[in-house]
Amino acid sequence: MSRMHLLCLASTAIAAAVVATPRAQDVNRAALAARVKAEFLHAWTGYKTYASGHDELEPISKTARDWDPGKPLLMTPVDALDTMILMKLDDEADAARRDIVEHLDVRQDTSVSVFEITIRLLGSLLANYQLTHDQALLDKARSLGDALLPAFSTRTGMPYRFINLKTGATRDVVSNPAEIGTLILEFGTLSRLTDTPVYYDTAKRALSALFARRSKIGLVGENIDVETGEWTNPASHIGGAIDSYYEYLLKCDRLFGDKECGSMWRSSIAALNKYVADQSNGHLWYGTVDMNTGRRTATTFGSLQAFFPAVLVLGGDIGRARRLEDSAFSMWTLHGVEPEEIDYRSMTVTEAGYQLRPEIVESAYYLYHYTQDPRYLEMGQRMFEDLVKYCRTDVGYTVLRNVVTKEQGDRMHSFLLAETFKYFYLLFQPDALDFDSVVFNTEAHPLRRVH
Ligand code: DMJ
Repeated sequence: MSRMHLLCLASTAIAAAVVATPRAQDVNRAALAARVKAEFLHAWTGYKTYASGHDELEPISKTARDWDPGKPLLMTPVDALDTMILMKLDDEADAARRDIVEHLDVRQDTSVSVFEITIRLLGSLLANYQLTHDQALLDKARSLGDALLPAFSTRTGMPYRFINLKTGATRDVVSNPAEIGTLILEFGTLSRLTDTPVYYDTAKRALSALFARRSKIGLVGENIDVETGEWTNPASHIGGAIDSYYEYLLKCDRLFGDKECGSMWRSSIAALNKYVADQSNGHLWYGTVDMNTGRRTATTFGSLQAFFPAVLVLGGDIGRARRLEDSAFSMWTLHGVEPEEIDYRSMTVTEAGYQLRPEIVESAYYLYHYTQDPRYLEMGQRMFEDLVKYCRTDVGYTVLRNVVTKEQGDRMHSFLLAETFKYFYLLFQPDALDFDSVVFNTEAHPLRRVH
């Protein structure tokens, strides 16, 4: 063996040791899927024991949390139900479904975020109706859809951010593309299943109104007044407050065959790749620019932006999807768990928390589906081991306040059970669901394409 060859082998071994990412032959998919299921059950049992009837578990103090104190909307069971069904946890799923049907009050006197309630509750009720055919879930979805509709009564057709489910009172006139543009999959599915066009038409009008206000170079900003239609913040990126708007443009075409959405997606992705995409140290990133000039204003990227490789590969751009997932994974391995945000020029942490987010796992799942490259299984195993190592508690899973020190916080978000565990499970056990027959909403609730 030549000296050069030995050196190469040595440096490969060092790199592998530093990153400690398992090799493809070491990934036992069936065993990993079983572990993911067991960990999901651990988190669910903690919720049932300490927070049953409430929105979320606080797993350090072992207490319950409601988004609006005393007015629970059962966020965790509703978000977790289809994951239980996919994992074939039949007894738990039956009990959770009965609990939701009996106790979820979607008309109570509480002011809710139109976006959060749509992606978590409406998305789940519809997906679970399609999985179980329980008419009570569709009835609740319809009642919720009706309660949300008055939010769209604005001069532009774009909805207020908050609405009271009982009184219909709206608030927060300044919204953002994610909260305006991430409604069409759920409202459209409700229209389909009830044969009532108003839901689809209302959400589509809002989406089109937003798209029509893009800048001359084809970008949207971070905040917009839904009455005047004026932008109040021109920062353009693919992170929080904008992210899933782009996801839904593409998925609206995929789920409903809506060619206008497809065309809005194509013009948007061209602008994103021209102005927002960035290169640093040989890696692909998407940073922040001014929506009107395209001038770069920040070089930050974070755990929320890691949804984008999934959208890129779904849109057919495998090359950029692979490169961006590599970048996101380099953000994960920087400190053993991804932080909320880094500066990708200096590779330093700018927001140190980890909220149990699913996006990077979701992208690994999509990339594995499309490429069958074992690299994504290896990434998945590494991320799952890290999640267990740093975020597991005796009664569930919790957020990290700081990925550098690994200091834990006290919150188990419902999307851990809706998304993070589901995408890990599907990555290791892809035959649990026929990928091409569904479109996942942004909270990982699978909506059926066949109708
Ligand atoms: C989830 O509620 C959804 O994935 C949303 O699109 C973004 N934020 C969380 C997960 O990080």
